[in-house]
Amino acid sequence: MSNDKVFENILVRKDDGVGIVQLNRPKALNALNKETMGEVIFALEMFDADDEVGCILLTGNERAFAAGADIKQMATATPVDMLNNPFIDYWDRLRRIVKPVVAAVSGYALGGGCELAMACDMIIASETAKFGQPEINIGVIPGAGGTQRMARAVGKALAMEIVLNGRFLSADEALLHGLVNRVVPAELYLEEAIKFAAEIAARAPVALRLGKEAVNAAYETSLQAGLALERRLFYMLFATDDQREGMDAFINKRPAEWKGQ
Ligand code: DAK
Repeated sequence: MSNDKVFENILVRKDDGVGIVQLNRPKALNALNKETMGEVIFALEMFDADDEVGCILLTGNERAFAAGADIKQMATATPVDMLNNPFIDYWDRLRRIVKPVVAAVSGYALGGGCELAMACDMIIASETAKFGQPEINIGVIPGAGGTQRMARAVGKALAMEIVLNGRFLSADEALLHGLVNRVVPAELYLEEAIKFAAEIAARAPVALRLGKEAVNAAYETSLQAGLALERRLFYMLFATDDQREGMDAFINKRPAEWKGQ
């Protein structure tokens, strides 16, 4: 996959082992039209395959992470248009990214924007962040996981209010209800999120990948099946050089040097 691709709706860069994907349609509050989503997925997959990247960060700008799918592009769609739209495939591919993905959210994360943040593994929120699923105001409901992920994150009662009455959650409410990992000062949100992602990026790559797989399985399986999966993944790590390295480094009181092998 080429790293020379020219993007029109996003900016990409690497910093300290973190692959950064920044939505860049500020005039439309980063509304996710299909071109933008296509570029986001391309960039995520590009960083997923890049050995220099240990963790991926997805962000927007100060005013908006993303204000949703592009309503202007969706307004006249038929069900068949929606079915044939590559947009759906993009959301499925997002779930197949194996490296940890952190969302850094400032301002609006609404509709598809909130769903995009929730599809990431962790969320760092600026004090200004506002999370919501206001699709009810335009006569529809969330279509990219909002009803499911919001209910799992904040519980049924609040999820119902968010989906049925378009209620927004402030950053502090999102923290209180477990939707985000931490709330940071507005002027530092990106810096703090990069620091957070860089710490993760510096960890043993195969263990990161399997740890993400195991936690995600908690949402898909019974406890018994999840515990069995966890045990198999745990055993598998004893076939890696990084397990030997990590334990030897601990015993010899030196920093570990991960190989991702
Ligand atoms: N789409 C298109 N343009 C948008 C937009 C959006 N979602 N949100 C904002 N914009 C545009 C506005 O039209 C305006 O453009 P101009 O009029 O200047 O050309 C510009 O961004 C600035 O917005 P405002 O003038 O409205 O700014 P305000 O500060 O007054 O208001 C706001 C900010 C965020 C409260 C407001 O813009 C707003 O309510 N936006 C819409 C939020 C919304 O309803 N979002 C949900 C959309 S539905 C699926 C995948 C995804 C989805 C569904 C299915 N599948 C895979 C099946 C997702 C659906 C959705 O997200």
